This record gives sequence, C-alpha cells and structure tokens, in this order.
Amino acid sequence: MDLKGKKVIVMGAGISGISAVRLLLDIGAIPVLFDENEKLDRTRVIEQLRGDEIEIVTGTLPEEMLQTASLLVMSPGIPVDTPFVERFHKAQIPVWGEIELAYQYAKGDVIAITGTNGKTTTTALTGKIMEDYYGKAYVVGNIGAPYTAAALDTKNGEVTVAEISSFQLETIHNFHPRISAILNITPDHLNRHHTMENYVACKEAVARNQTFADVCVLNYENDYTRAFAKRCPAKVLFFSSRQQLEEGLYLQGEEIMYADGRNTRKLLNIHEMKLLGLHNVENVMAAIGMALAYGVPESSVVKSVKEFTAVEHRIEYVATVRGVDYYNDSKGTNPDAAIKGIQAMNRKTVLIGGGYDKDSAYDEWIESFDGKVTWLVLLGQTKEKIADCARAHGFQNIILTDSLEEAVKVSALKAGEGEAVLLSPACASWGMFKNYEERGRMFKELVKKLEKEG
Ligand code: UMA
Repeated sequence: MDLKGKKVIVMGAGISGISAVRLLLDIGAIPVLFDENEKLDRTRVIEQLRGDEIEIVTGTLPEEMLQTASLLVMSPGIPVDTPFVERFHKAQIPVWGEIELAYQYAKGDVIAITGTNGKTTTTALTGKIMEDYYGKAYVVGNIGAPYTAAALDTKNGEVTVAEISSFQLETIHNFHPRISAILNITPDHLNRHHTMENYVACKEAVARNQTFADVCVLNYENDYTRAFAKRCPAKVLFFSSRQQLEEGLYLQGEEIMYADGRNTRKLLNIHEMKLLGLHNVENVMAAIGMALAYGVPESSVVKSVKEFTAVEHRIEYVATVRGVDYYNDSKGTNPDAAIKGIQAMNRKTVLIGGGYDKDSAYDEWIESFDGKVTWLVLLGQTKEKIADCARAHGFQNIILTDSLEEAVKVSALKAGEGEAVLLSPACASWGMFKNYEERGRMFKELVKKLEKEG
C-alpha cells in the first residue's frame, strides 16, 4: 500500500506509536496520533516527535476521522478485540501492528524471536552474534527498541534481529522472517488472549509466512512447540536440553552439541558461558541454531556466545549489603519466568513478588519455593491473591507491603547474612510502574541506598 499523502491513525502514544508516527512522516503519510488516555502529556509527546507537528487526538476518536483514514496502526499494548478496532474492520480499513508497518518499509533479512520466556536474552545474544560477524545488525522489537525506528535505515544485505511478543504477532500480515524461533510456550497474558489456544496461535504466527526455504527454531522439550513442528511451514531446527537429537542442538552432560544431519560435534561447554541456569542454556542453543541456520560460521558463533553477559533486569546481581546479595529479576513478569529466577538462586532467599494482575495462576511458582524461599514479600494488585495461594500451599511467611520501598526495607530486615533478596515478581509492573525496566531500576536504586546507609 502506498501511504504517501494518506491519512493514517496511529493508536497509542507510547514508544511504538511515537516511532510509527515518525516513520509515517518520513514516507510522506499524514499520521494522526490517537490515545485513549485523556490526560496524555501532550508536551512529552510533542518533544518526542522532535518538533514535527501532527494532529493528536485523545479520549475518543471522532467518526469523521474514520471516514478519511486509509490505515490504522496499533501499538502492541492495545487489545485488538475492542469495539474501537471493530469499527475499522467494519469500515474495511486495514489494521496493521507497528511491526507490520516497519516490515513493509524495511529491507534485508529478519530474524524473529518469540516465546513466553527468554526472548530478550536470546534476542540480545543473537544480535551480538550478528554484529560480531557482520559488523552491523539492528536489534529491535519488544526488547524496547521499536522496529519502526530502525526500518528506514535497513538496507538489503543487512540483518535485523527482532524480539516479537504475542501482542505484536496479533497484527502482522506479511511479516516474513528468514529465520524464526519459538523458545517455549507456557501460560501468560491470558487476560489479553483469553484462551491458551489463542495465545499459542499468536506465537505460531511468527512462522505463518515462512516457507520451506526458511528456518524455524523450536524447543523439543516444550509440548506446544514440539507439536507445532508438524504444522510449521518452515524447515524446523530443534534444540533440546534433555535428550540427544538426530539433527539439531542438544545438551549432553555439560556440552552443547550440534548434529547437522551428517556429523555431530561439540560446540562449547556450558561453563564457558557467562549466563546462569538451564533456561539460559536453552536460550543459547536457540541463538546458536538461528545463527548457524543464517550462515554465521561456528567459530564466530561460539566466540560471541562465550563473551555474552546477562541482560539487565534478568537475574541481575545488584550489590551485597550486610552479607546479603540482592538480585534484580524485574523481567520475571509471569510465574514461569519467576520460577527460573528462584531456580537460579543457590541459597535461602527472601522473595519480593506481586504486581499487575494478568489472570495468572501462582500455584507452580509457590511450589517451586522448595524450602529455598524464607519470606515472601508482596506488593501490588495481586498481593492478596498470591498470599491466599501461598497459604493454600502451606506457605505462611508472608508480608504484605504498599510500595517497593517498603518491600526492600522489610526484606533487608528479614534476610540473614549469606542469604539473598530476589525481586522476581511473577507479575507485570503496570499500575505501579511504567514498565518492568522502571521497576528494576527503582529496585536497584533502593538497594544502593541501603548500601550507602551501611
Ligand atoms: N493505550 C490506549 N488504549 C489501551 C491501552 C493503551 O490508548 O487500551 C495507550 C496508553 O495510554 C499509552 C500507549 O497506548 O499512551 C502505550 O502503548 P503500548 O502499551 O503499546 O506501549 P509502548 O510504549 O508502545 O511499548 C510497546 C510494548 N508494550 C507492550 O506490549 C505493553 C513494549 O513491550 C515494547 O518494548 C515497545 O512497544 C517497543 O516495541 C513491553 C512489554 O511489557 C516491554 N511487553 C510485554 C511482555 O514482554 O510481556 C508483551
């Protein structure tokens, strides 16, 4: 679709919406930025638009706007099954996500990574592997760098590594990665997708436009992703942390092995990596699989993997205060991710959890405490729900707090020397914080404050 001179409604004035508007201005379209928040800070938005003057509408969108619009571009955080979006469908106006808009104007190859957990680490690692070998790669998407901000810079022969969430996959049409990966699928975002079936279908959409000339990297140990292999239109490359594969990547003892269909060889020992935990071995295997499928030589891939360090907010060591180690796992935004956080701890731990309610079940998370968690310090919308669930599982050492500041203070009092305090909330940050990054940064500041107090 040629958008030059066409009116495009961009919904959501967050980072995706702002950069979609900038792309649209660059290609000569006429964007109108719409946000349902009537208290939207217009000055901030105009500043972010770097002085470009565009129409900004808040609250509700007047009907006449719909009559003159050629396209609706959605930010990922906005549900698609709303009467608002339905109006566009009825008027037969196309609805694209910000990812689709970027893809339509981007050049070169795309490597797209989705999955419930591990996306950010795997995307950052795959980006590093590509940068190290090709000298340049664009790392975009859910990782916090909108694809539309990079799309017009991309050139043929270059590669873009994109972290793509289920929200973003709901509104793709032609988005066609050369290589894709679905790392794992476990229940998450069920308040948005309503059923597990819908959620799984969103994740599988990453490969929807792929053909057998493309590659999709899948986890052999996850029931959903293993089952998808039978329907996947791309050539499948599996990885497994539990068993030997005839073809694919797998863990044998401490060695990551690669069977390419002709011969099998050892790529590296897991102690040569700087990342901790079995889940990270899986992320590494997925990244290696994508890089090898794309054509990066093994020696270069292995060198990059050995150099790669953990991502901020993902089981990130913050400081040791009075003999207690503090870890920031603010990226643990669902029970499954938070279980990985607990598993990575090797001592008694005071756990800070709770936040925005995504309709998650917390039973497995509580069960994973396994005698390691001494106190559960809760905050946010879900604190009572989690407390009830913990008590039902026989866990009584619960403290309810009203802020992250209070939670850190209480945790410092409860943790003994040689123990750990882990922020791994199992919930999104929304409602109390702008995003998990803001939550993680505030946690780190509070810990640094404790350190200063001595
Ligand atoms: N808004 C409405 N109506 C709604 C909901 C929101 O008008 O029903 C408006 C809000 O008032 C706000 C704007 O939409 O002004 C926010 O848009 P957004 O929520 O899409 O946020 P962005 O700032 O554009 O960030 C989005 C992703 N956010 C979400 O998916 C919720 C970021 O992922 C992503 O990094 C960014 O685009 C760049 O691609 C964050 C996330 O939490 C990290 N992702 C989820 C996850 O990882 O679990 C999926």
